[in-house]
Amino acid sequence: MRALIMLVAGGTLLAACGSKSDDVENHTAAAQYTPPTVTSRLDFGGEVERRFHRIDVNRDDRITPDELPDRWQSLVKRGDKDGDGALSAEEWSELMLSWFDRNDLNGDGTLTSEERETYRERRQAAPASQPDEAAR
Ligand SMILES: [Ca+2]
Ligand SMILES: [Ca+2]
Repeated sequence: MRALIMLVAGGTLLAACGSKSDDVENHTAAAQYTPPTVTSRLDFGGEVERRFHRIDVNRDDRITPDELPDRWQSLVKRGDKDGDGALSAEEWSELMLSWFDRNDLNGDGTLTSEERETYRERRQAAPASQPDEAAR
């Protein structure tokens, strides 16, 4: 089962990478990570790490704004804790896992597509109360 989830997650990630079309439903960068199934926090963390290295095109272990698509630019500002203008692997993971935890509404360490949907609806209902808007 776990292998299957990994497989699905990997496939979704590949699909997300292959397609440049703007998915208007996915407002956050991290939304691209999650398959329409159940994702464990552990699996998600693994994906986050792989994604970091994929985005870090020049392999300097930092994600700089020029390595991100335009609509993800605000991620750098939001996650750059040490203010060096880039995201370290640590800063990136923190950012992505905090997104995961916000979506994991019942806090059981797994994320269902239902929780993601609920989270998205809540954000759209009260955008002002959500300072974590990422890539609008
Ligand atoms: Ca880089
Ligand atoms: Ca930084």
